[in-house]
Amino acid sequence: MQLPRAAYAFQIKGQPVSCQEFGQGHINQTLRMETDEGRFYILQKINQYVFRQPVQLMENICAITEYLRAKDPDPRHTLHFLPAQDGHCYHIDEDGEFWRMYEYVEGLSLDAPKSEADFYQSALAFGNFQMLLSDFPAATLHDTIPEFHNTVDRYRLLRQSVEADVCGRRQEVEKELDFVFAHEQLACTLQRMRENGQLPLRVTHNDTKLNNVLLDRNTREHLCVLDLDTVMPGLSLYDYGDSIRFGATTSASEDDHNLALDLHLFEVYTRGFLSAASNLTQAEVDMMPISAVVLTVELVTRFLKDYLDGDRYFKIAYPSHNLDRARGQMALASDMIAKLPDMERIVANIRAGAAM
Ligand code: ADP
Ligand code: GN1
Ligand code: MG
Repeated sequence: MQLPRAAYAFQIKGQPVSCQEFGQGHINQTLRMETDEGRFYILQKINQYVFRQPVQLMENICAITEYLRAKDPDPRHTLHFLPAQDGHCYHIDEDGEFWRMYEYVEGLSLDAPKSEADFYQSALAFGNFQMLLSDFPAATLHDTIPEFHNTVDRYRLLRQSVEADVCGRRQEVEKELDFVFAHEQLACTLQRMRENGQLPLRVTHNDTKLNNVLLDRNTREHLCVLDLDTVMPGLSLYDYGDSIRFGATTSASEDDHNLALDLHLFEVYTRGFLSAASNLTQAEVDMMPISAVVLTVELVTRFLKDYLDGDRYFKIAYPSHNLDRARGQMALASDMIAKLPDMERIVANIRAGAAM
């Protein structure tokens, strides 16, 4: 594809010669760019419908990456942003679009685990990420998406969209709406506990899909945590629950209407996360199984809202994509609810150090 003018706005080595769309992210436009010296960079256009304060967002990310780099200077372990010609870590183009450039890290970003070892590595990556940031001054971070995992607020927003029904799609989603409203209390558990101070506030990633981690192609060990746009104060269970939702499933596609929980992968990830995030409280550990359900139902509300709103938030590949995504996540949530006792047994066994 044609190079955007923003490609020339950053202090990189050599001259940009080509670029192509890269990765499977649902939010930003991500391009992999090559230079005349054969180097690669990632050039990203930030989605300003999703991120309303991109300058604040970049302040967060720069502070976090600097902090992480001070603890671990390996350039493949932390994202590195390149300054624009004017010294800022972003560039605003003539259309008001917001761009950033960072070093391309050679590695594997998987849309589904190829083996349980890969999934275990992703658990170490996210657990370790949280540990490294456990003493980061959380109060200095901006909320890049206010109330991001506040499910009480997610339900409020969904109700608004149902009421407005701007695209006349409401009658298509009656079954899905019945489902999410039937599980509202369960889905609001973590938020209530957060409000009551029963779960500690930490600096969390908040978007822990498997493809937001890079693995080394040769050793298959975790290299680098990506997609830092949503790093904010949050609950460790947002990170844990979302990873289970995305990766511990029976299908490689988030949109599969028969999506179900894979209990073996659940166990693998839980082992990895608990071994890396060794500071979790008993209350956090107890809520691990429920957190997987909460994050999944939450995403059903988000996909449904976006479908009702006319697909403004998530990138879609075809018109009913958000509806398909909502249905896939709904199937997964139902299966998780049925398997809650199994998940609880697995977590208890790991905690007790029992060989399984
Ligand atoms: P989105 O917010 O849209 O998900 P991401 O920041 O996650 O955007 O980027 C999309 C994808 O691009 C990632 O899932 C990953 O596969 C790839 N990617 C992003 N940054 C890098 C990087 N520095 N090096 C290699 N691949 C990257
Ligand atoms: C988005 O950006 P990406 O593709 O890694 C979304 C997550 C959702 C996920 C569902 C900022 O993640 O919250 O869980 O899609 N990110 C944002 O696939 O909304
Ligand atoms: Mg991503």
